[in-house]
Amino acid sequence: PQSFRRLEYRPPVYTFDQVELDIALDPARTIIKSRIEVLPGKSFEAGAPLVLVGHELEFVSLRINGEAHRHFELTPDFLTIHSLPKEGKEKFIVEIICVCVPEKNTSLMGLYVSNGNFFTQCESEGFRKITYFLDRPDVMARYRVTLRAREAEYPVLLSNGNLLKTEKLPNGWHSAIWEDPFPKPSYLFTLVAGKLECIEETITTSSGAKKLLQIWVEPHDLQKTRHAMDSLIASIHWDEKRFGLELDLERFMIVAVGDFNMGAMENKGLNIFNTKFVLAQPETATDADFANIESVVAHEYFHNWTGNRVTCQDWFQLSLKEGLTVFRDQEFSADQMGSESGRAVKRIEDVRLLRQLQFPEDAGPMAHPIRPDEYQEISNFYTVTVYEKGSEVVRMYQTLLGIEGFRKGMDLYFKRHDGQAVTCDDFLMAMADANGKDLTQFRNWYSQAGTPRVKLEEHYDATKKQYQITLTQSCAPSPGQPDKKLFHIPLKMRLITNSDDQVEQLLELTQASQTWTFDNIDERPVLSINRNFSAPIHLDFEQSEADLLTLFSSDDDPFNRWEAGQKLAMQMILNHRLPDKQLIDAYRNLLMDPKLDPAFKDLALTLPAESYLYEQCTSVDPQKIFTARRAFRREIAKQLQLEWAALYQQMQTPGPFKSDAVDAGKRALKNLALSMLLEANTAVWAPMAVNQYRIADNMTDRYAALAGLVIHGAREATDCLSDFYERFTNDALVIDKWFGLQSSRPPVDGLEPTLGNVKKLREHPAFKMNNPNRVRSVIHTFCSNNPASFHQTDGSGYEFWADSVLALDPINPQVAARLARALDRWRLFAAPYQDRMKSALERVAAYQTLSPDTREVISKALS
Ligand code: DPP
Ligand code: ZN
Repeated sequence: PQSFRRLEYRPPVYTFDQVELDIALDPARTIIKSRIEVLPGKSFEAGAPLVLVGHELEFVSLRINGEAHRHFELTPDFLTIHSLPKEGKEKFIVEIICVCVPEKNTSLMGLYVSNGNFFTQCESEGFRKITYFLDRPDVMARYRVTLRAREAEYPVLLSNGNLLKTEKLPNGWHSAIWEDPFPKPSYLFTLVAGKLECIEETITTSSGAKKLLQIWVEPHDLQKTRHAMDSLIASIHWDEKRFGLELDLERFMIVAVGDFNMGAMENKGLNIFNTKFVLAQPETATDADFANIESVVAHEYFHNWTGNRVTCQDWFQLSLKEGLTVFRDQEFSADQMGSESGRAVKRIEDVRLLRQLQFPEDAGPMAHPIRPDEYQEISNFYTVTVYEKGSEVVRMYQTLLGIEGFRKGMDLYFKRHDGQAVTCDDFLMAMADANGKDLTQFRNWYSQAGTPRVKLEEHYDATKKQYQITLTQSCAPSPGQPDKKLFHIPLKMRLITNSDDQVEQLLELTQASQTWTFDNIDERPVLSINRNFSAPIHLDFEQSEADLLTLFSSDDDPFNRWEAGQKLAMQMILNHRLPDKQLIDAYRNLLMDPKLDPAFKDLALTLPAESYLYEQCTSVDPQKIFTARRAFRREIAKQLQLEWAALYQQMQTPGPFKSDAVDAGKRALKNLALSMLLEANTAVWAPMAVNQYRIADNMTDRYAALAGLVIHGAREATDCLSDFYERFTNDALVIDKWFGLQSSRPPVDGLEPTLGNVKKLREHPAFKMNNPNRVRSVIHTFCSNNPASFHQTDGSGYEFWADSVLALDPINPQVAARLARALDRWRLFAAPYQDRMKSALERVAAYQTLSPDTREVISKALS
């Protein structure tokens, strides 16, 4: 298979100025006419051919400067044009006609049909499935797009930018002309056509300009768009205030689509969203859904500057826009929480996700730096590393430079690079230059994979009243990177003392080993370090249980307070211990503390995920970890049964439903209490859960009650599941929850293993292999989010995985390749799991016709 390498980047030989597209939409045969003004590019040499890429297209004709042109070669992926006028030295016009078949396109890349409407997805390399083009992000052109379609079936015609004109055409057709004033790379092109309706708002931005905002959905979903619109308006105002960035278009549109590979896409002025990240009403969406919608709307909107105005030179630089934009959406969401403790809750959630998903990736066969050096298929690199670790790297600039220093860096970045396609180095230099800070060593975060380890040793000398810590960094080898250079690691720390006289400091660990000495420390302090998770590292620090309990009950950094509790629980679970009296008392005090945020309590009493526990082991027995973790949880549930019952009452939110962070936090804690009560004694508490299920006026409470019944194997679960399906039959996103919940049920004594039910769900009439949301809710959930059911000694879960990857791959390679990642960490597992996983991987690898996407994942796993 072909590999692409970062260091082989060459600027384009030709570049494009004005692009005109005329697209006659027909599901069976869409005709695309392009007219492109071509100019010499940075790597131009006289006489060089113009090499365009195209994929799965039917070529019809080529003209140059208005004349038919015969000097070209056509291969499955390239249109190579020779004998250009004046050897290509001056501007010339290329006109191409080609055809594609949207209704047959199940990959959901390029132009496709979803529920009778047309949509496109072009990032990263989908535009080549629409027409022959220089489909690379460093070619930025102005687009003018004419869309034609039958008016009765496709009354709405949308593309990027501003609407110039609409027209009735003969035979029931109509057309619309759109013009995007901003030059853009082809991956930001989009079009939409179909039966859609919108809600709209007009707002005034900081310069006093009026802007039109629209959210387009299928008519029956109109009443579910308010939250997305509010989120969009909040995002626009936040970006003005925090970064001085204003919306640059007269009109900004969001369109929802039910078949979509990703969460959403930031096409210029016309964002396309998975319905999951647009549609919400309290009756159908949970608090988590509301929060996700807010953050995805913000993320895509923020891309308008970080991604679109300044874009990536090449796809190796993906984290330039994604890491930065995730950081921006995380900061936005934290601010939306409305309080300091809310900000901390958001930070804890983000770190939990990073450690559950990104740490395993960074230790596995697909480990790559946030700016990879090599890929076979770029769509495999839209990873938690590029996104979430990328965001942590951006956060470290802010930690090192301060909020104002970071803002200066951002300002300089836009001043230097607005309208350009640039690299991660350009971003780093803007940060460095704006602050006069040497960030040379900081670069290693971009070039090296793997989670660094920092070993910490402390020493207190009572006679000298001196406290010392020594930090030693290391990083295990990653694929292609046996030896690592030293990282520049910012660690926020504070000494917790009885006199409370120590302030927070920032340590910059840049050498292999460094020692810091603190004088005039009257008694042995308790160290709070890597506060707010200032660096994305593993910390090896054998802190005593007594110190961890002190931090868990009183650290003023809420992240580290939470972290101390996680560490205590993790150590005990891995040693097959149950929580001791001291820890139970600490849990009790925390739960009953009236000053603490309920959302924080919920997180503090939620145990580390199994996937994070695996990463602490050298040989994983998933059944043992599941059993130990579950026993630990049951003990907390039983020992604190009175407290859980009291909290269940105290956390009720009477009155009309509010989706704000305060009420959402109360619901989270109330529903944890319900789950704990079911854990303690399912039979006794199930009727209360059934009651909550029945009377709930919102999806958070209804779903939590149902999930509690299902997960704890309550008898009542079956009836409630049927009721849930009946109630929401017509709401695809809610039916996804119904599928997903059943696929996520862990093993329960006396019940059939979940796999049997998952196989039945796959045969259910509402299951659709070509709808990514449905596939994810059934198959990915089982293979990636239900470890104790998936990892069985007989390998049955792995066989199911292999069958599913092979069935999915011909339909949708991107979704299949994502599923293929579920066995990434196979080498970490004990016998017999490891061998059975390997056989399943080999069975998939033996399949000759695998897509390049899935092939890359499987072959890297086995290499
Ligand atoms: N749609 C993806 C995102 O916004 C890729 N750009 O992150
Ligand atoms: Zn993004």
